[in-house]
Amino acid sequence: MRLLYSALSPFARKVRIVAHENGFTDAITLETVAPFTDESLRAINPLSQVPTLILGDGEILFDSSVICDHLDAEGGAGLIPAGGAPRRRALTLQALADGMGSAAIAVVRERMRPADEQRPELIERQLKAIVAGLDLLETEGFTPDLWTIAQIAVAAQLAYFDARQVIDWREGRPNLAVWFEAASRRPSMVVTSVQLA
Ligand SMILES: N[C@@H](CCC(=O)N[C@@H](CS)C(=O)NCC(=O)O)C(=O)O
Repeated sequence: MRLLYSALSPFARKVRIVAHENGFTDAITLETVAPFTDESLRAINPLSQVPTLILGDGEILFDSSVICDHLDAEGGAGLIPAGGAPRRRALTLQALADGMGSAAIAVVRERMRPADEQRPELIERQLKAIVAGLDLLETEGFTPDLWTIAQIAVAAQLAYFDARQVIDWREGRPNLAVWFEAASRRPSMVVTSVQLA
């Protein structure tokens, strides 16, 4: 399998964690792509987004939730609860984390624009979604022993917030901060972390 990714993408990080947890690290070749500038990606993914997974027979999978679903089904790690309320909650929290990630990327890209061209109202709206999401996660009761697609998606996004200095998310959220500290020591988190120069 070939995973088209970018090193800092939180969505690609989520996929790489799930791949590692399912024992697929050696079965996946990582290929760096710049999704905003490399139009060759669009030929296989019309959205031109990473992560995009190319299976051995050439089948193309995107987006990250679909790729994670496939890897977990094939690998059997059981990161996506099988049914009922646990499954609904895990998938809802994954959607929340992914949405917060999309908001964060919008903030980062807006902040890259010249100061006088930035749209404060756009940044403010995206940050509102991130803050509200963080407040929900603070009361979600995550514990170090629970590691499903929900916690993986959240950990990937929190690491991205740190890497891109999106928001001081630890302020006023001691539960989330303590949980993330422990989650960051998991082998799948360590192996997939990127050190910025
Ligand atoms: N919903 C998608 C989001 C992926 C995404 O936004 N990836 C970003 C990089 S972190 C990207 O490729 N953006 C390029 C673009 O949207 O044009 C997923 O979960 O895979």
